[in-house]
Amino acid sequence: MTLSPSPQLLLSSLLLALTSIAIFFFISRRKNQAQRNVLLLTGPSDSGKTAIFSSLIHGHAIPTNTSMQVNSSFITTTQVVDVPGHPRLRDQFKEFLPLAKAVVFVVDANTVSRNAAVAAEHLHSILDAIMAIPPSQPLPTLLILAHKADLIKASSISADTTTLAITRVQTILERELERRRHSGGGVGVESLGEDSEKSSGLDCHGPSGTFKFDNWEGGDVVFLATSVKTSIAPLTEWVEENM
Ligand SMILES: Nc1nc2c(ncn2[C@@H]2O[C@H](COP(=O)(O)OP(=O)(O)OP(=O)(O)O)[C@@H](O)[C@H]2O)c(=O)[nH]1
Ligand SMILES: *[C@@H]1O[C@H](CO)[C@@H](O)[C@H](O)[C@H]1NC(C)=O
Ligand SMILES: *[C@@H]1O[C@H](CO)[C@@H](O)[C@H](O)[C@H]1NC(C)=O
Ligand SMILES: [Mg+2]
Repeated sequence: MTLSPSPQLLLSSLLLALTSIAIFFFISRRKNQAQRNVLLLTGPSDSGKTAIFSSLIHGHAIPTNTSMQVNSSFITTTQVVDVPGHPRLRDQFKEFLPLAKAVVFVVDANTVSRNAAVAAEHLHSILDAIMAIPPSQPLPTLLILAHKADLIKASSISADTTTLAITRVQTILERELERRRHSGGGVGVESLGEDSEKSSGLDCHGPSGTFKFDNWEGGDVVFLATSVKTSIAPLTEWVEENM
């Protein structure tokens, strides 16, 4: 004996499914607008994201290997999300961007000159994604961490390691992003078709004409120097004051 469903049953199932979908989107939309409580950790592989993640969650860094999946946990109401730097996985940051209060881009301040091209390519895709956020939504703050500051050797008596780490990371990234701006990048192609105007993600205002984070049009950029060996206080203080 076969039970063939009646048209009424099919119709009511369909209605139920559609209602569920509508409710789901309603709730997730509200969530996007109401609580942007995500601190999104991004950046190249080996820069120290998972070390920072466990320092924030457990109060100390635990031994890590390169991450192969996104991990997330809460400090009070802030959800910290650790996105692997692996090229095949790093784009998963986009899933969390609508909920992000801050996008943290972690850079190893000691190896940044060697890894400048990779770091800038990665950062460029994040700048593109932030610039693509609809104007109706608030922009996340971009926190660029000059990380592993404990390994920086202050060569001159006047400079402290914090300033040195930040200056180094900022200068190198700005130079490399400026280079990408001129070469036309390879990033941002996915935005074609939406409208024909391709957003570079690197748009700046101001007279200089070169890429400067201070003049970037995608929102606030804050530089902090951190280390899990000495102190991540600059980051935790920012979170306490802003989230
Ligand atoms: N000296 C020093 N080493 C650090 C610091 N933070 C992280 N490290 C080391 O850097 C290495 C990489 O750290 P991870 O946190 O695993 O790097 P990651 O950014 O999560 O890398 P992926 O998961 O591959 O994206 C580890 O050996 C850490 O012990 C720091 O502040 N100072
Ligand atoms: C990292 O990988 C090595 C070699 O595969 C392994 O011996 C070690 O236990 C791993 N460490 C962690 C923390 O997963
Ligand atoms: C994810 O984070 C939690 C909290 O720090 C930790 O206990 C767990 O081992 C992590 N999982 C993975 C797969 O790294
Ligand atoms: Mg990791």
